[in-house]
This record gives sequence, C-alpha cells and structure tokens, in this order.
Amino acid sequence: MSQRRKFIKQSLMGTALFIPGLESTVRPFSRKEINSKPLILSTWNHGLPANDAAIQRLKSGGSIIDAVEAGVKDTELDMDNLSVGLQGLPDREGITTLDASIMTGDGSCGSVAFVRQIKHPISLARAVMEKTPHVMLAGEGARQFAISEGFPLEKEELSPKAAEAYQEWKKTSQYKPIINIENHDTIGMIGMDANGNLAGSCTTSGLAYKMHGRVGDSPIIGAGLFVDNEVGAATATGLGESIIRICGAFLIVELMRQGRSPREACEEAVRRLISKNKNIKDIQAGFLAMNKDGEVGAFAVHPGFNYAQATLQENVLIDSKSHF
Ligand code: SD4
Repeated sequence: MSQRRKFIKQSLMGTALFIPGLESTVRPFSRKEINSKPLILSTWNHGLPANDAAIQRLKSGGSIIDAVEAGVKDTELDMDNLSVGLQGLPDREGITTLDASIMTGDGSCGSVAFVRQIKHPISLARAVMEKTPHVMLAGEGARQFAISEGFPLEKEELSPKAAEAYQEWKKTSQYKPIINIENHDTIGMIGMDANGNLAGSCTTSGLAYKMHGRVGDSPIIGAGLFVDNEVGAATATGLGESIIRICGAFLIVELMRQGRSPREACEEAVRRLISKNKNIKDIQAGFLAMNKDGEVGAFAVHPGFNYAQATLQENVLIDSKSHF
C-alpha cells in the first residue's frame, strides 16, 4: 500500500484534515451530499489530486470534457498507481495494455481498448470521439491511429515497481481474477459544469496478469462509464467482467431516469451484479453516480471503496457504503 494511501486511510479515522499540496480535505462518509455546480467525482484516493486537476482546468476556462480529460491524465502519470497508465501491472505475458473511455452528456463518446505504448489513452479516446466516425478502436489499430495523430509512442518497458511485482507473480503464475487491495485503482471520473453539462472519463491498465487481449469494462460505453445530460452520469471500478455482465453504468443512469436517487441506483446495480455473478466473495465492484441536480451516490459490493468529491470550495474523500 502506498504511503499516501496509508496516510489517507488513517486520516479517515479522524475529522476533516488538510492534505498539504493537494488543497484537499478528507472526511468520513456523510449522508447529506453537496448540491453545487461545478461538481467533479472520481473513484478511489487518487481521485483527490485528479479532482484538483479537473477543477483547475475548469477554472482556467476549460470545458467539462477538458476537465475530465485533464483530471484522469494526472492519474495516468502517477507512478504509485499500478492500475492506471503505462506504469500499471502487465498482463500474463509481461505486457502492459491500456483501456480508456470518455463521454459527454449529448451522447458523444470515444474509447480505446488493449492499446500499448500510449501514455495518455484518455486523450486517444477523446481523439477517437472527435476525429473518427467510430466510437471504439482497439489494439494495433488504436496504436496506428495514435501515431497518425502525433501521439508519441513510449518505450515498452515495465516500471520498476511493476517489473518487481511481475517477477514475484511469475514464481507461481497463478491467475486469480479478483479485485483486492492492490488491484483496484482504476480511475472513473464524472463531472458537471456550472451550466449542468455532464461528461465522464475512465482509464485503466485493467486487471493485473490478465490474459493477453483481455478488455475490461472501462472502455465499454455503458459498462464502465455512461453519461446523459437529461439524467446524470455513472462510472464503475472493480472486476470488469462482473460489471460488463450487467451494463453497470448504463443500468444506473436508466434507474435514475426512472426516479431512483444516485445512491439507490448504485445500490440496485450492486444487487443485480451480485445476482448475476458467482463467487461474489472474491468480487469487488464499486459504482459512483451523480444526477443532473448534483445529487451524488455510491455503492460497492464489499467495504473499502471510496471516492473523491470536489466543488470549487472543497475536495473531500468519502467512504462508500457496501452490500456486505
Ligand atoms: C477492469 N474495472 O479492467 C477494471 C479494473 C479496475 O480498479 O477497476 N480496477 O476490470
């Protein structure tokens, strides 16, 4: 566990705390949610600095899509995060492959899956959205598109932390596709600007030691991310296979469309996920949502999921409730 994560975990036991350098505070779960625009939410502890980056982008005149891109780009560069970006843990063959998606509330979306050597897959997903007639590019085709758009290709080598972890894993080469404390740091971010326009982004290196070619929920529009200006936005983290099976993010937005609050919709999605997946004790998944009125909700299968919530005034870390 990174020092920062340890620190934030410990902080949660206390009251609101200032985190030096992050302009952020940490507070325990609060039932009463903020109702303020703009609003940025993102998964896990690294959501705090990512939210700061997103809010900065809005303050400097960026749009909500600029903000959710800038926010998760921060995480894509975080060397402590072994689940996002090229420093993420590799697949079974020792190759790091990345998935990302981006969406705006008018239905525009783009994603990349199983892509190699690209430092900012979220920006590549945005380029797919804005510059191609398609929604999704995968693998070599995504890489070729990146080259044609002038994205630099990074050297294909594992970060020191990922290389060490991979060497350790190879001793047994046991594949256990479960989300545990060290395999859970995907960032999903959803945001709303001052005018109520919504956007979201999601980026990950996926599950450690996955099969080569495996794609998770994060680049699947409707699974890891869904945004609709008429209703709200949702994102997911956790075992991608379990989330894809229930179209998690889309399900939550549709439940909100029918009148559920974000929290109720996330809870219902967790119930659905539990009913459609075996071995639920080994599966962690967490959902995060906002509606167009700025109400926020989250829910997870197991304890441990948290999210960061930022307005112009504050950026706080909140523990999600869970089914178990
Ligand atoms: C995946 N959902 O590829 C991602 C993993 C994840 O936090 O969320 N990790 O299945």
